[in-house]
Amino acid sequence: MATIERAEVLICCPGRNFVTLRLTSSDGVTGLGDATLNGRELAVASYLRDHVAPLLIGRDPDRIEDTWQYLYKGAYWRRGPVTMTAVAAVDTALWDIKAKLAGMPLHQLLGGRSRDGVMVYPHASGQTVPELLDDVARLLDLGYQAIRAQAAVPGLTGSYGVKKNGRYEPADSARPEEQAWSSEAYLDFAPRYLEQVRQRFGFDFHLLHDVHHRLTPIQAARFGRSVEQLRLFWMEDPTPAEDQESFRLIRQHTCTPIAVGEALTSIWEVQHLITNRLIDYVRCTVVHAGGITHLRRIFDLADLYQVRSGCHGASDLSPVTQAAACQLGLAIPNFGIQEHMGYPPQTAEVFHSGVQLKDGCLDVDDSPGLGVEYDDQAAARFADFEPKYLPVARRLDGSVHDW
Ligand code: EZ4
Ligand code: CO
Repeated sequence: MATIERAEVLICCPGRNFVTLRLTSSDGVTGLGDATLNGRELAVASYLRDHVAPLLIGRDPDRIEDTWQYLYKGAYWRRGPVTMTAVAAVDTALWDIKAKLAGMPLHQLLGGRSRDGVMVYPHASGQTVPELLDDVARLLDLGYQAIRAQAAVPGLTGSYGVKKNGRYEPADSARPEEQAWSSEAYLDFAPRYLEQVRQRFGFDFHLLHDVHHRLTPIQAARFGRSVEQLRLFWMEDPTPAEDQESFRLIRQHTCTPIAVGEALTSIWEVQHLITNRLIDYVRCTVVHAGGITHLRRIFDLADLYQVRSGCHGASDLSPVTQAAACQLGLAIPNFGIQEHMGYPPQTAEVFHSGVQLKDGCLDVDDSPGLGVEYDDQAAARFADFEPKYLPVARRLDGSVHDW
């Protein structure tokens, strides 16, 4: 029997912070797992280094399901982003090892290809509507089949998802930036710029929009109804999802499709949404929802209810997650779409990935495993962790809102 001999927690900052788990088996095979939790990175690093790594040494790397159950049930303290990200990192690294030993890209072990590539959507954004429209034109020229559109609400500093100086990085300040938000102003403005996108570019591509948990259920219902004629691919996170039942009200009022799950970490947090048919796309992803093993379980449940996948794919999910999500997306029957935000240029110096983009779809090469190599020498050039936090949104009266 092979054993897990080494478990290393690797922290690097090639343009942004990433935490990576690398497991090495007694056969000398290595596996990678992403462990990045934006703004709370070191909590997961410690969970892995101090509490999980010592338990892994000597275990059989072949037993992926058993290790998942051991870490999830054995901790007694279940779920939550820190725990589930740590479990995900171990699970992903073990799948990487198994597929490397099999000499196959991971999707082969998951049942093989169901499709030629995974359709992605990049982000178009603008501080102004003309800037947004130019950005949509640029992305359509690049061959994307689906695009997310976000513009800054005039007069507010709190519009998530909008580029500053050519790039969007959600966590970009050493203390949380405090931003001003008005749902009323947003509700007045957003449907109008989305309409301008359709007016200028037509309906021959998928248009997506992220509401980023900013509305109440009744506001979200109104928003969804007001954009119905624009035929959005989805409205994302229309309201915070702690209260899964609140989506029923939105559902009763609009046929704009709904996507939820980027901040949810387990099947239990989407169970009610899925089994009550309250959403159309489930956005949980490998790194924050317990790895390949658990995410596949979520997608299998979703498939019974005609809910499709729509994995979160922001820049704070490392290229290891991107590759893992791509491998899973190639294999599952109910793939929907994959978010594709891209990375700062330095990131590719550390993570050498076989994931490629063609005609608006991602695909992997024939490398065994996930198809990602971690370059230690390059990582040494970006060794300093830089504390970075997501912003905080405040309503115009100064009270804290959902960011
Ligand atoms: O704000 O990943 O759809 N994508 C998003 C992201 C999230 C960040 C949080 O870390 O909403 O940009
Ligand atoms: Co989002």
